[in-house]
Amino acid sequence: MRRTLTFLATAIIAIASTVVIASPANAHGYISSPPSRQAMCAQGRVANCGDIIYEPQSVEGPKGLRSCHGGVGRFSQLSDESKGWPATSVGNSVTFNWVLTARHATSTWEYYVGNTRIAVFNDGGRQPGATVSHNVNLGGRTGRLKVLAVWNIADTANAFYSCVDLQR
Ligand SMILES: [Cu+2]
Repeated sequence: MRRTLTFLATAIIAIASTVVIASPANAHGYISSPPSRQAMCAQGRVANCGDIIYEPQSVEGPKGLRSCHGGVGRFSQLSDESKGWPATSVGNSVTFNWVLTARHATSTWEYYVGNTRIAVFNDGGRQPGATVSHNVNLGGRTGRLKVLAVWNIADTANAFYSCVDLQR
């Protein structure tokens, strides 16, 4: 009996610690509006997105990438330009809203169109709130635009990536 109890206790601890270790996978951030590609997938507005529908906040990869899926293989659909991503109509000035499920200390937030960085916000290592908004000027660009937003974490080598399709 005692041995059975010990086994059960060990099993429960093992299961509990797995849950604790697994939870950081749910704890990061993404752009909710205008809807990013991962938001479009999570909301069911784009079909056949794969795993990203369960964790739109988890597009985490090394800093310095310029890809919508942050180099994460199981999220590669986010970089598939043939998926017909809906583009949100905007003016020249756009407010991008992030939802952060973990408020990581932040170095910078960057916004790119192609290889041109159109905006950068420096948080100097501060911890952001649970939501963050940035007003970005599109610089008079018109037509269909793909904005890549990058959240650079201050105390790790990683960043979070979020692409937003716009029509201007
Ligand atoms: Cu995180």
